[in-house]
Amino acid sequence: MTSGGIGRSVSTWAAGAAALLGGTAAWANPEPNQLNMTKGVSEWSPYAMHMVALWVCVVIGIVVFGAMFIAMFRFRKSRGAVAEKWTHSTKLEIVWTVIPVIILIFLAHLATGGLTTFADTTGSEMTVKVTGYQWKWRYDYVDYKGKGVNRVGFMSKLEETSDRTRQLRSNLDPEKIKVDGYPTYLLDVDKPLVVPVGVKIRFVIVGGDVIHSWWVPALGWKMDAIPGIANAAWAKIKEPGVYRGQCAELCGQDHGFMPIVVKAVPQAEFEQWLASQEDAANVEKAAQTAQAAPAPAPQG
Ligand SMILES: [Cu+2]
Repeated sequence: MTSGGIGRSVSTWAAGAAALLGGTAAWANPEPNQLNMTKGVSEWSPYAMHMVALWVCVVIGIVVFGAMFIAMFRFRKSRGAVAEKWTHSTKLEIVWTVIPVIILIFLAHLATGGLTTFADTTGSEMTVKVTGYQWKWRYDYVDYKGKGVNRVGFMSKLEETSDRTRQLRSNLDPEKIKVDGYPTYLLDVDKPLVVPVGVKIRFVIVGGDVIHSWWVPALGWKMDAIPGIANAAWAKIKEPGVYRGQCAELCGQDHGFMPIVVKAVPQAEFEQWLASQEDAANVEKAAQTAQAAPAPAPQG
């Protein structure tokens, strides 16, 4: 069975489980006091696997602690309980060895299927190179639908209001920083990474100085950005929206101040945006060439 199949077969069950855990909201961005993992907005998500593992653990916990408390209270000395004298039961040994082995094989099967799908970036229609720096991110658009992208790349760093507010004795109120009612203190950037929905995007992730980690919970994964190693991951975002994340690897003094914002837009809108970025890059390049060219020799 493919992990997609597993995802589908357990997703109905997981949805019910999620309802039990408190709310069926399709969480995209982390919410205050959120306990559970976000469901994610990408085609691949570890959420279903996570819910299965969680409920396996809950059931085992109830059975083990239940048996322990029944033994402690019902069979206590003050009630006249007398200890059994036997010391070994081969039948019992077999039962409590085989059952955990079956559970572990089942969980390993789910996890392996999920991870192989996650690691498979083939069939991507777009590549974005992500570089982590102390303390900002750089995004370079490499290709889109089989065509190389011409010089589109930029730095993305903490937006100004958060940056001013975070300074010592700024006397500014972090709670006032919001975008569409969502608190964005230390969670907003000057230039977001713009991507299309419905397109399998390969992210090639590297570190420009030290180890960082690119993490957007709504995409369902985080990936280390290591100098000298190109890690890859993919996402195929299902719904347009703004998805926020943070650096997830302690990378120095301002580790907490290098958020990530992914803005997913419909494909047509993305293509327009990409074309305008390419045009701007071309104009800039032409201006630079004109400046660098030697002055024309005087005529006659
Ligand atoms: Cu970092």
